[in-house]
Amino acid sequence: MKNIEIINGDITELDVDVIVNAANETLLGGGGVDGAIHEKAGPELLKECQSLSGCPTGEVILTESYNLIAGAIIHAVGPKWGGGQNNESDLLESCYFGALELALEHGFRTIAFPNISTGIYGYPKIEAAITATSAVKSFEDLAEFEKVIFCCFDEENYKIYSSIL
Ligand code: AR6
Repeated sequence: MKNIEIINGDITELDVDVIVNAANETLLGGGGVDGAIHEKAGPELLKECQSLSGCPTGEVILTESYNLIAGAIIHAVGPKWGGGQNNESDLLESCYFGALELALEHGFRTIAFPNISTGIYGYPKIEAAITATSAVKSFEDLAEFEKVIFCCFDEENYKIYSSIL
């Protein structure tokens, strides 16, 4: 699909309408991509997140992007990998669908996703990539996006995404 792109790089550097964060239910920051986003966005982001009441797993929430180049942030709470019997793939899929829907609601046309759940949350990379790519490809209004980027941060994920797409 013409508007889907895979890159290997730091999502906090991307000039897109909205980036997706792999957050946790508290929305109060953490390590991995969440830590990098908070670090670059600055302390105002944490203040905004503190004013929200968290976000359940599988759901998404929009905030401003403060010092980031990207225009906004969609915080998605991916599932922790628990062996695959805890609805992990539905919850992961719901992060991708939810983020795409929310982005279109706000008129965003370029969006970048990290490989949600595949770091600290331990989701196997191949399974996560299959779920992520099939969710995006099957999204009804995909054509409304100018660009949907899978932003990988390691060579292994980059190779997995390249071979799937
Ligand atoms: N740009 C793009 N991708 C990145 C970056 C970056 N700057 N940094 C890391 N990644 P993780 P999770 C990749 O652990 O598994 C946090 O503490 C990373 O290589 O960030 O969903 C939250 O607060 C991996 O492929 O998120 C939660 O508590 C992917 O981003 C918890 O971690 C996701 O890894 C969420 O865990």
